[in-house]
Amino acid sequence: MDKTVSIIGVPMDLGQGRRGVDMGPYAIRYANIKERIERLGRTVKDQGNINVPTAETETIENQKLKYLPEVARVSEDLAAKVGDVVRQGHFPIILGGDHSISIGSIAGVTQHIKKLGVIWFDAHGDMNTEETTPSGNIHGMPLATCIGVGNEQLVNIGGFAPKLRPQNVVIVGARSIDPEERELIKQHGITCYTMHEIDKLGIAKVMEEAIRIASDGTDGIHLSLDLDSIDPDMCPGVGTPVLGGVTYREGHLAMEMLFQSDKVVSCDLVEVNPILDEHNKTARTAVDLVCSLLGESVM
Ligand code: B3U
Ligand code: MN
Ligand code: MN
Repeated sequence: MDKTVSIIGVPMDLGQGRRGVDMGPYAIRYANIKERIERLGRTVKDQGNINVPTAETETIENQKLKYLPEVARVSEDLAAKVGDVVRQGHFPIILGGDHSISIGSIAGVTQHIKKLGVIWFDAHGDMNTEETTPSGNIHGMPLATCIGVGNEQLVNIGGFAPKLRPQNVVIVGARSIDPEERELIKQHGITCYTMHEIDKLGIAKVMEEAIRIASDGTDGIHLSLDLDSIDPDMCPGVGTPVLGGVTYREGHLAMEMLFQSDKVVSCDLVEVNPILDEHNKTARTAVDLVCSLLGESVM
């Protein structure tokens, strides 16, 4: 993995209800993401931020899909930017922002890598649709969107659908899934390793299986890392912390195994909320994890 790393910030908070997650890209930059990755011998280019409207200037028109036009517009812009850097042969790291940004990031990667597997690290399923959502928050819907389920406009970001085949999608770290999401996950044949499986099988076995499933017949793996997958002791600065998450050591082993697989082509770091954080701990953990993903601690 010696590709140039491109950092793209998306200060998006319209996909959920708490303020502050728009500052995620700045918090992660403040935790020295660029310098830390450069120390691994990689060239890093910070591409700046995608423009995101401020909640105060917008109005919610649809309570089941809050800020749909705004999220759709940002997703199109992000997809174009990510497509651009992937075309240049770079490895994109997209800094959120809430998890709705993965609609655009995955639309961008799949412009060039048609057969993409995804490992979705998350306490949640992110498999809601406008019919099943309990909140109307689009950050609870991006994974459904990427497999072509849900709102037409979101599903067709980038001009094509679906982006992913469910048989190459793996959720890891889940422990807060809505009843109807559970049904959708089963119905579409997505593999889901909850904390129960991680406790029972161990993270090494889970990651071995996850990498096998996400790379089976694909040309690369996208890692979508929601920091709420990690236990709140290391990642307290997230909008919806859930007890009993992936530990620091499990998280690092997972990232190291992904590095060793040599399959990962792109990654999102999402849901870092510095207002809810303790001295930028969550952003610092995100940077530590991405450095492991890029080979920091493997000899
Ligand atoms: N599943 C719930 C809650 C939620 C999803 N993602 C986060 N929270 N971070 C929903 O609103 O869709
Ligand atoms: Mn998420
Ligand atoms: Mn989550």
